[in-house]
Amino acid sequence: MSPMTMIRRRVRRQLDSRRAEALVLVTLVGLMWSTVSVAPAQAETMSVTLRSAVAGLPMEAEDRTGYDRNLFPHWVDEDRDGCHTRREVLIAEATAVPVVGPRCTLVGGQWYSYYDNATWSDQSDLDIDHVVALAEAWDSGASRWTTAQRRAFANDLGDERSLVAVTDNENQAKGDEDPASYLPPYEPARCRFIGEWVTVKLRWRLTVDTSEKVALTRQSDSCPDVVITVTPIQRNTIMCS
Ligand SMILES: [Ca+2]
Ligand SMILES: [Ca+2]
Ligand SMILES: [Ca+2]
Repeated sequence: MSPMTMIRRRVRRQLDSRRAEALVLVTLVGLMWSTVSVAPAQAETMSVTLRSAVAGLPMEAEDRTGYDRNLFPHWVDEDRDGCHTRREVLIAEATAVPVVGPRCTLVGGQWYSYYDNATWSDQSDLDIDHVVALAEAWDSGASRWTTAQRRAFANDLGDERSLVAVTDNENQAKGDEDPASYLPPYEPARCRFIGEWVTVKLRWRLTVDTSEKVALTRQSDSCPDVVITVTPIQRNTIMCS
C-alpha cells in the first residue's frame, strides 16, 4: 500500500468515527428533547384592577360535553425531583415547613386553609384545590386544548394562585362549582378567592358564563379594587383549534 493510500484510509477512519460521535450526540439530544415536556410559553405580564379584569373576561356559554377527569393528567413530577405536584404545593404553602424525606415523604409541617380559616398539622386533612376546577376549565375553553396543555393546566406551579392547599372537606364541598354557586365560607377570604379565580381564568384564557360573570361582578364590587398581576400562557401554545 502506498503511503498516500494509508494516509487517505486513516483520514477516512477518523472522519467515520467523528460522524459516529456526532450521530450519538444528535440521538441523545433527540431523546432528551422527546422525554422532557416543554412548559407552555408565557406571554408578557399584565397588571389590571380587579373590577376591570372581571369586566374584561370574555363571555361564552359553557359545555361539559366529553369531559373526563382523566383528560387532565395531574399530580405529575414535572421537574423530576421526586415530589409530585400535590407535594410541591404542600411544601410551598406550609406555614411550618415539613421535613422532606426519601421519596418526598413529608413529616410534620402545618398548613392554613384560607377558604375556611382552618389550620392543619396532618397533611392528610388537606386537598390541593384547582382554584378553577378541571371540569370548569373544560367547560370554558380547555376542551379545545391538547392533553399536554391540559396536563400543564392541571399541574400549574408557574403561578402560586392556580393551586391551593385547603381543608379536604371544603375542597369536596366546592367540587366543580364556579363563584355563581360557591364562595369560601370564611367571608374575609372571598375577595382573595375572587382575585385568584379571575387570575387563573385570565392566565389560561378561559371564558366565563353569564351567571359566573354576574357573581364575579357583584362580589368584586364589594372588594377593594386591587391591582392584580397576571402572566397569561401564550395564546398559540394553548389554542389548538
Ligand atoms: Ca417535582
Ligand atoms: Ca398555591
Ligand atoms: Ca362557569
